[in-house]
Amino acid sequence: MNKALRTQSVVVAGLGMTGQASVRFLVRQGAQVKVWDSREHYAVPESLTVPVCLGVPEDNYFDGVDLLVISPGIAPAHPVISKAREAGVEVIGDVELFARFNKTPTIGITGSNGKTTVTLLTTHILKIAGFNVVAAGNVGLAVLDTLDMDLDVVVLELSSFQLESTTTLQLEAGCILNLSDDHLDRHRTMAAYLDAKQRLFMHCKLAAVWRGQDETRPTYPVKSTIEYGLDASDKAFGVRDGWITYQDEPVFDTARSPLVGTHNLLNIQAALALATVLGVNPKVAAQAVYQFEPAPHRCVDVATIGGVRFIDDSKATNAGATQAALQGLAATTQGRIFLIAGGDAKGADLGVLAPYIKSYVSFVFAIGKDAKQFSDMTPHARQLNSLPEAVNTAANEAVAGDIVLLSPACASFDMFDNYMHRGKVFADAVHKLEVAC
Ligand code: UMA
Ligand code: ADP
Repeated sequence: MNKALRTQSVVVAGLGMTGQASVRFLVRQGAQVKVWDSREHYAVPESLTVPVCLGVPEDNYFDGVDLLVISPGIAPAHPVISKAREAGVEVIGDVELFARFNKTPTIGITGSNGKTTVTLLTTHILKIAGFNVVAAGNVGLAVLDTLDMDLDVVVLELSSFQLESTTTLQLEAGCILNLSDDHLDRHRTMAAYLDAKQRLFMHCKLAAVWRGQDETRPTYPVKSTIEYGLDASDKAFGVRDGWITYQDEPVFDTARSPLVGTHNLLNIQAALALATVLGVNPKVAAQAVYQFEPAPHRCVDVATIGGVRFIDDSKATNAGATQAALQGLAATTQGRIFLIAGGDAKGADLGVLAPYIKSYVSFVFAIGKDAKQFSDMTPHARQLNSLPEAVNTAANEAVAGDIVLLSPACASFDMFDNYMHRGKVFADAVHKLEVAC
């Protein structure tokens, strides 16, 4: 981008969180801004002072436009976006726009699962270590909203949708936590999804690297790497005798972890590694982890009724997350696991879960658009019409010591507003059982 924004005509695509933050930023920069959203009916916020086009734009809509800032939920292949590109308009995402103006040292976190947990945990550690820091990006605060904050560091959770349209983001440190099938309805192939994730490392000084999955290693050149894994390695972070170690010295007692499951040990190591890059002593960082409060809907206990534990893992929106929940819980329980799963699989084949369901799950109560994938996978599955019905049916089967786990492996949008809504419907159904007891 050669011209200053104040001389540019810019279209913002999407009127959600990203779009509104983009408008605020661009207007502050003096750009001439208009907004397009494909929804035909939308109550445009009164605070929005720029022209808005809803539905299908006129043929000449992109005439004279220099730049289009696309929201992550809009596919770059959308016909309207393609039309802009054909008209010679530069198309970028809000993270790319942020990258072109950002001066604050930045940490970037991506991966199929654990992004929010690691982003919040890294931010928590840095805060306790005295940094003026915020978490932004996919975690909920639009990246452009951080540009007028006075910060020492910004920690970004970056989705493949955001990375796909980003080319110049400079990072002090970055990490691809793990990679498994997700968002294939958007990226079409696993190769395209992995390419989008790897863009994190395009201009990244240091990569925190999980020794357990080669695909998470940077394919772009980085200055150095810091490794972690669940083995007893003397390389940076390892695990030995129930402790996370740094250069073979015990730093974090896993028995005191506020986060359950082995996948969360990896998340803790990633956060420790990223904080270490900013000069935080690993022992000091580890102390901060003990005080971390886990985010809701990620393997959290809702209630124990008659000895049956009801666990909300509504944020498990892909098979990788459900696999981690099953492995983590099976390792810590003697009882049976009743799994409530299903929803919109986003084009994924959930068959990868079959061996884990066979090993760890007594019965699956399947709901939603792709419920049939579960009944095709195992004879120990039944399709039900609603989440409350699944909770009640599972509760009837379970006895003291068992677990009823909501870990859908699917997106929620076919039946709920979002994963939070799905988690709330689950919790409400569980609390009704509590009252009935
Ligand atoms: N829209 C269109 N045409 C389309 C699709 C969407 O016009 O084809 C419009 C919608 O009508 C709506 C707007 O775009 O007005 C919504 O934009 P958006 O879907 O990009 O959502 P935002 O509100 O801008 O939120 C986005 C992220 N959402 C997505 O990537 C889908 C939020 O991540 C993020 O917190 C926020 O920016 C701030 O950075 C949410 C998410 O679901 C949590 N992320 C996905 C995930 O975690 O799996 C990637
Ligand atoms: P994201 O932001 O990538 O969606 P979250 O931290 O919100 O990640 O967690 C989403 C889901 O993934 C939850 O069900 C959580 O239990 C699970 N999860 C968290 N960390 C990991 C990990 N390292 N590997 C696999 N699953 C994980």
